[in-house]
Amino acid sequence: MDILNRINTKTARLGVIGLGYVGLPLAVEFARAGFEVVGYDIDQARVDDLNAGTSYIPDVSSADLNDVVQSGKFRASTQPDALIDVDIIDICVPTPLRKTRDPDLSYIVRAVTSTATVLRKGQLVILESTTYPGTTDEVVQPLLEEGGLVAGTDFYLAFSPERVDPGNPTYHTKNIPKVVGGINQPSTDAALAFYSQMMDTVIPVSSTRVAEMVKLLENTFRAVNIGLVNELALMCHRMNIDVWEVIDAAKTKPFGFMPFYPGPGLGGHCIPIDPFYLSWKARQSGFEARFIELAGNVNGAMPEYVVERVAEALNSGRKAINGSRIHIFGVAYKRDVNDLRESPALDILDLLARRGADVSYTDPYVPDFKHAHLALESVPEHAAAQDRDCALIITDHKVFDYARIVKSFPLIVDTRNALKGVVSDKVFRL
Ligand code: SAJ
Repeated sequence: MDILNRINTKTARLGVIGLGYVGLPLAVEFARAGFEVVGYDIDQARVDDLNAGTSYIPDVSSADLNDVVQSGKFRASTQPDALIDVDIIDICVPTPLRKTRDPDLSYIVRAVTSTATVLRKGQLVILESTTYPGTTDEVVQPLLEEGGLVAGTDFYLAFSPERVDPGNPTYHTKNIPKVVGGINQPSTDAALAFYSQMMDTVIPVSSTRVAEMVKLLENTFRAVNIGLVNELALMCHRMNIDVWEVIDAAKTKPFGFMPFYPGPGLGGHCIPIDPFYLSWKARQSGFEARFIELAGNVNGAMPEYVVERVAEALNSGRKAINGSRIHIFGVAYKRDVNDLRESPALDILDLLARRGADVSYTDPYVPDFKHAHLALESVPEHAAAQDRDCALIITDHKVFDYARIVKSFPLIVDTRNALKGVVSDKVFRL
């Protein structure tokens, strides 16, 4: 198998389709490992930045990027024919949900169609985009075989789930174990050899469907456990038990337990979305993935619940939401990131504004945003308390001065236990 030889001698040329938070780190790390890499993306501005050595992904330093650009090991292009003579094509494009909550494979189909135009014998094609089991063999393989080449013999085809965790200080592209599964053994072997050139640990599995399902289990596990602990928070509030204290004590169990925490809802582009790829596919096989649907309902109802708790807190001071001035701390979907995708803060702001509240926010990672009928700019933290009736902590960025928040606001609703240990009748926790 010539591809194995080219991989092992690092003479194989790599093409990466999609230069986002998954594709760009992958491309740069393989270039740093000595491979010649061509990055393909439809966004001309991104491509121009990359070829100028400017990284727009925090986990990829411009210094590292510039090194591989200057050495000629990496270049980016918006032209599919830039992939003409690569030996390996790695597809890292988004897999969102449609408005109907069905999988949107349009990015994958477009990337695979581009791949088909340059497909030739002996190549290795790998899909990394998170998707439902069956995508690689039912959707990708037929599109690639339209030109007459046969997957598994004329070219190799595998799936390998991305496990990038943006901003994680410990785990990055090289040291996160990588699962790979091919449509047949030679495809698995080729993908295993490829990733082993750069990554510390590569785990082969028996098929693309197993590899696709591994990723969905990982993220569904999170969504369902977050749903469980959110439901526990509602239960504990009714029973006048401090759920945060319960979790902190439960996590002292050294085995068989993993702490998850209640929050204002489920944000990000992975956890709220990936499980619905699985439940959609299960339904096609006549199976109802009840845990996924239930967790989705519980997590999806958290923004309304947070608004209820704000109403309760204001009520304790004989105020209504209508006409109250409420200041949100943190709108990004999770701590210390700048990503607004699916952030529950957007739903909560919208719900409060519809009930007549005068809303404002502070988030140093999100200078401004537009959502529904709202267009807001982040207020500097030192000026946040001015003429406000209530503070609402949605995202517990480390950078906030929580002692100042406690001191300067008459009322605080804390959805993240950011004020852990503060005992005050003006602080209300989930
Ligand atoms: N959340 C809670 N309670 C928790 C944990 C998370 O409410 O106990 C909320 C977060 O605030 C956020 C959402 O859930 O709104 C998702 O949070 P996340 O910690 O799962 O972070 P993500 O969305 O960045 O998930 C990514 C995933 N990485 C990949 O898909 C490669 C996930 O698999 C990782 O486990 C996760 O990062 C991580 O551990 O940081």
